[in-house]
Amino acid sequence: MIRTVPTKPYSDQKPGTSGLRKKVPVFQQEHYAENFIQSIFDALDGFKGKTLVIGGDGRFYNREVIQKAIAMAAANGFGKVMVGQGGILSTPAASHVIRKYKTFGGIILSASHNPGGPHEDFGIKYNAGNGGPAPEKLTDVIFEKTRAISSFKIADIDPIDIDTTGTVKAAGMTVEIIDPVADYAELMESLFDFDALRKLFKSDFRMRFDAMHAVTGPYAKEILENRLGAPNGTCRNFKPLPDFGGHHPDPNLVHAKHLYDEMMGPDAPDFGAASDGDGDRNLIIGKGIFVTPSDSVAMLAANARLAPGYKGGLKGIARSMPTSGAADRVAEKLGIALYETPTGWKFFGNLLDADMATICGEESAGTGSNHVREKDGLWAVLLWLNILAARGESCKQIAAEHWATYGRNYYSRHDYEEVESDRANALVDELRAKLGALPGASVRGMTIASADDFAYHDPVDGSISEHQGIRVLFEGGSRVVFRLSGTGTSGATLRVYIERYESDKSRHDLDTQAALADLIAAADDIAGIHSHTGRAEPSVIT
Ligand code: VG1
Ligand code: CO
Repeated sequence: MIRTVPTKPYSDQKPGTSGLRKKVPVFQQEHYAENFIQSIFDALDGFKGKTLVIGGDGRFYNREVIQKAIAMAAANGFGKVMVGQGGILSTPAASHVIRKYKTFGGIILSASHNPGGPHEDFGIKYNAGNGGPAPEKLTDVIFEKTRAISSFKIADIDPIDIDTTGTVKAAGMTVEIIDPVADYAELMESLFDFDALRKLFKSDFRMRFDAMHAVTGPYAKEILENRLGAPNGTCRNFKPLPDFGGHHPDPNLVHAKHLYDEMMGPDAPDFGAASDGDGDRNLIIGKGIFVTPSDSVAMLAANARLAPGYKGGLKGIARSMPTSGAADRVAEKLGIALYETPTGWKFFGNLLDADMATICGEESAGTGSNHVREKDGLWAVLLWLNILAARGESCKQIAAEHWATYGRNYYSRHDYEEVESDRANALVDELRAKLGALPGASVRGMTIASADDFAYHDPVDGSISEHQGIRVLFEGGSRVVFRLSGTGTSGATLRVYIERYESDKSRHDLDTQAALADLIAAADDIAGIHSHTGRAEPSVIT
């Protein structure tokens, strides 16, 4: 029943910021997915007879790869797999299932916020027994294995019916098809004041949740409408589609513009939110106010005690380096530690496991806590709702009061997508070469205080991760950060992160791009963005 199939290595299976992401036709090449899955197993030790969780965001090619993963898990000696019904598990739900059932680890099939479909993106990543994305030292080993692979093991079994919950046997291994929502919904109920939220939805409070035809739909429907009594119609685009309805399931101001427009309109609901392809990101828009993800993590941390799951306070806050310093001010006031990590959730795992941080966040719309080891879109939405219910104030009031207390970090990210790789690399190389000469230089009337290529020293395991983004800090605390994306699937994406701190309360209502205009111009002066990329404008501004 078990076959060992000869194969040849592919040279391009290096996991990026969050797993291996490629176009579907790349994944459809002969043995491409099998090679990567076998390389994951080859990089692991001691899983014989243990349990593996398998699920994905439902995008095109999800079902095919789930069948392959089941047959390969059986052939490689796993004792059991737990698979989300229909092949569905949001990324945070998968993390929770791995932790709750103390499984060996999990395989999550997703390209997150990237579009789906026959010519769009697919992805595979491995999460370890703590529920978190494989750390760099493991993804490095997986990559090595992909370069040397000569065969993979697969069981000859009929396709498993993944649409019916229950347990079957396949090639001696147990296959349990689980309800993808139940465990997760129960976890949320344990963290938040569901009675208060039910009361909120019984009042005239109105909410709009846009699942963007991605994986969060069934979770949001069950939790917001079924359990919390939000009116039918609160959730929109809640049916997961393999191509996300032809849209980018990326909850930002560009791809969720309809939500933004509604929330800024005359008859706006009180609270608007959206989530991404695999359910780990969140977009928060109050009536008449967009809350940047960097501000959101700061505001959630400042108010977390209002939710039952966090009433004992926070141990620490962690944010990725390009995320604004708004959370730092909250940590300082609370007298707790603030950790600055490289981009990517895998760097938070150690801090959460060691109980050094409770809440983590990234500027890219990722927020989460120690309840799982992934960022969690619906969690952020529910914590916001819990805070709104407890304070009895609007998003706008909460934000204004937050800025009055802590000051406001104006913040924006400019992305230049699908730049030719050579040109993007040349920009970064040139910038690195002149780092030493930048301190003391004056640009657009601002003086550069320091400049470096960010390296992270993990305080838990001592590992060092270098070249995690170039930071240019100005006197007074403003900064620009440059880095190349590790999740794109064609060409290179240059991300430019721009931040300015404003303590003056009378200047907390400026337009963000206007408030950052001098820094935006300075970023181009420093890095030669337009001349290197040949682009006059960023493709996406968030
Ligand atoms: C992007 C974001 C990063 C996030 C990663 C995965 O990475 O910047 O903050 O952790 O996506 O998120 P990059 O390397 O493209 O900048 V998800 O929701 O795509 O799993
Ligand atoms: Co995601």
